[in-house]
Amino acid sequence: MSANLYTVLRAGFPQDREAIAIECIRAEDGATTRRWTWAELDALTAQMANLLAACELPAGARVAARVEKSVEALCLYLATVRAGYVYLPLNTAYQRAELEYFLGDATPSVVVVADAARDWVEPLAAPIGARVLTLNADRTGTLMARAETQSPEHTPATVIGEDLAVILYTSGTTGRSKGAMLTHANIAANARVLERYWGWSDRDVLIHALPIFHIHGLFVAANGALLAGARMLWFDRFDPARVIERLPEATLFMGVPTMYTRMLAEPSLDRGACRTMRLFIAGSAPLLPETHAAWQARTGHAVLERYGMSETGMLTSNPWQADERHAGQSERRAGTVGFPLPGVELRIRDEQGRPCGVDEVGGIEVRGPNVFKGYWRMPEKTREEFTSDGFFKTGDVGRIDARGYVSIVGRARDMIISGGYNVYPAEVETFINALPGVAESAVVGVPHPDFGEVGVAVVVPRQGITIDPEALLASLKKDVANYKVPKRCFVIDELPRNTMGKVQKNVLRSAYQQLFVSSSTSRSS
Ligand code: MLC
Ligand code: AMP
Repeated sequence: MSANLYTVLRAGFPQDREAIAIECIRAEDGATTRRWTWAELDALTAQMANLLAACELPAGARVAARVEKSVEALCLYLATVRAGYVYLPLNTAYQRAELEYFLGDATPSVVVVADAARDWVEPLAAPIGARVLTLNADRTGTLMARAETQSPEHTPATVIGEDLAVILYTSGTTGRSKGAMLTHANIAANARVLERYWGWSDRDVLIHALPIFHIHGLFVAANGALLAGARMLWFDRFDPARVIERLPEATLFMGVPTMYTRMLAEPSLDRGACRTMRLFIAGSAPLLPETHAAWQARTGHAVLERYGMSETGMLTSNPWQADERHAGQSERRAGTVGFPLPGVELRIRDEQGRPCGVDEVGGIEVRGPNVFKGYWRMPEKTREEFTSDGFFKTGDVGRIDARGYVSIVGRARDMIISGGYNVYPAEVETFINALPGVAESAVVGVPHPDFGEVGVAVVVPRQGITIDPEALLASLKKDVANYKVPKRCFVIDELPRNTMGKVQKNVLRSAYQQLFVSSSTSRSS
């Protein structure tokens, strides 16, 4: 069988290509705006792949996309891998400075943006010789206009499994984002494992309400449904009440913990609404045991929590049904991320590299066919992050209990997970420090009832300067993605430092620990 990821996914499409593959739902009013058959999906993907082929891009060319969620955007991803090029999804929240970095680093040959962004993206694309195509949320733009003139037939490009399919940028602890290089084989291997472990079938109907510029929405959810030939109820954005309205037509839902807490706040969420549901899956951030318990009490369903990352795809999962590898255990245990997935080797080692015993806490290291090829144009960084025997150091800290369940207890990196998005304080501090009047700053994560965790900025002004915290946050919003902007800013005279001169972030963290939550709901993650 061909190694092209698109061929692998298409092999899972149902025989009846006139069946509905995707029903698009507008979150604003819950209306169905369009239905796509499997044949239409395949045809548009072919047209876009033919368009890319007609552009005569160099081998391994990158196609970057910073576009709103749409089925057309999903087709652009599929078309890029079908044509043998490398897809580079970018969050629409990214602003100029972020985009300038990604385009300069990845040097894509094609950049797809909405017409509204064209004016400021073209000057960033010109120096790297990238052509700019447009795709708007309403299907208009040069990409669709040109694709529609192409043939709806296309033979997927011949690739080997080791060829790159996607680059996913993950923020860096030192401010420089790293592009995780994922191959056709990496992505296909993970999709196949999840298909079996979660019991996907063409009878499934997935509510897809996640963004598609990250691994959760693009691979775990969308690839999963495509490979299984399962229908998707495709929300243009997440809205808790609208999603609950559609649960009685669905069997599967995937979301970040914020989505679960927001749905729990809706009185319409009850057992009746979940009567057709087979499985609720959560990930990207820790699901609080209280949320797990509240969900089970209200709906009768134990949420299945899993763990993964851009570099590796999914690594562990609570069981969907009895796991024979683990004495037939089937319990979905709150506060854990379950067992290593079949084919994933996962070990925990202490700082000296010694294996940890049961319940001992250490760094999580992984190896398997799903683990990425390395960081784009960063061979040194890649070498640092792998052990000599080929395990990737995830940067997550965890333990494994006597029953084999893995728990994440912390992170070796200074990182905040806010509503499922990763925010690196070092990156945000760099932007704050560049603002006029700022001498230095520190960003720390504190618990938040909606987003799980959010950033708080502590800023020291230059001598004789007065800083207005609100104005500072407003100007920061022009530079960085909105979810990275700290929710509060405090101006102080001096940052607390230890005798080595290092900023004591733990002191700041405890000072602001209860800014958004009462002590009873506060947690440390
Ligand atoms: C939105 N806002 C956030 C935020 N999302 N602030 C902090 N953290 C977040 N995650 C802020 C915006 O800045 C804005 O502020 C205001 O909320 C409204 O913005 P919005 O876009 O309308 O928000 P909303 O639609 O409510 O989005 C919330 C959300 C979204 C939870 C639906 O954040 C989301 O889709 N999260 C999922 C992220 C995801 O897919 N992660 C997977 C990564 S892959 P203002 O001030 O401008 O009004 C991964 C690996 C793995 O981690 O294991 O899966
Ligand atoms: P990303 O780099 O955006 O892919 O984010 C990956 C990170 O999200 C992981 O390294 C973990 O720190 C975190 N993560 C993902 N799933 C979970 C989970 N279920 N519980 C805790 N952290 C998680």
